[in-house]
Amino acid sequence: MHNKAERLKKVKAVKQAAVAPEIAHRVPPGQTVTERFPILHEGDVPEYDLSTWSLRIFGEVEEERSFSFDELLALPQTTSICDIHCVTRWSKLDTEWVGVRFIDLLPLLGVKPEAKYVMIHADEDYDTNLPLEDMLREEVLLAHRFDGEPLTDKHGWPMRLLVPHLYFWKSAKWIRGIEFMKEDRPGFWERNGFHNYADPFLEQRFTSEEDEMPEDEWMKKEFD
Ligand SMILES: Nc1nc2c(c(=O)[nH]1)N[C@H]1C(S)=C(S)[C@@H](COP(=O)(O)O)O[C@H]1N2
Ligand SMILES: [Mo]
Repeated sequence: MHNKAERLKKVKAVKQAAVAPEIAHRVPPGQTVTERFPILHEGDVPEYDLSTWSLRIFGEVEEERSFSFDELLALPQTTSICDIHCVTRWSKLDTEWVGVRFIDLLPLLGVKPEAKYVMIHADEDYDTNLPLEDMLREEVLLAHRFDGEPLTDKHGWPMRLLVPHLYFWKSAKWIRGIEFMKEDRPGFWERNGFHNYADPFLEQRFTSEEDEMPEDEWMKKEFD
């Protein structure tokens, strides 16, 4: 068992700063708004040669296939402006991303009707599971730009997932594959004490009920 969930549960929350009333409804319970952009991941930042990078589509599909970076760039590109919420208690409002909407990619994939869940596979050895239904939301992107620039290495270049309505660990960086599944299966954090679905407005942080996340956890991380 990975000890991150255990450690975070044990630490007491510190007192939270007040949120301006105009934005209060956008800030989930127990979150602090930051202008900064914390960098969080397990393992090293991967390096890629874009000419060999690919995104593999497999599982419950008529035919397995891969997309090159250029093939994804040739699809319609969409901008998503959204709020993001990390389980370590930071939220960042009005973030701007550009990429391919999952709903625009889906018709090209030949997904079988039995597929109800996806597993997003990412480097290094990271994965995270989501209901297929959640991927169909308008704002869900395979994103390659943030705030008017290409993604930085540390934020997931060349391609990351953006699923802003769930805690940010579901928004896998350095994605390499999308697996369509009949049955749900837990990903990396979901196997290690974190909630399977992860709705920030319901504070679905941990698998068990007694969730305590220190309010200053994110401040100890790297930022840009
Ligand atoms: N490939 C990969 N993606 C990942 C992670 C990871 O360890 N590996 N960490 C997740 C977690 S826990 C968070 S909070 C966000 C952080 O994204 P950021 O560093 O761009 O803020 O990435 C998510 N995506
Ligand atoms: Mo996270």
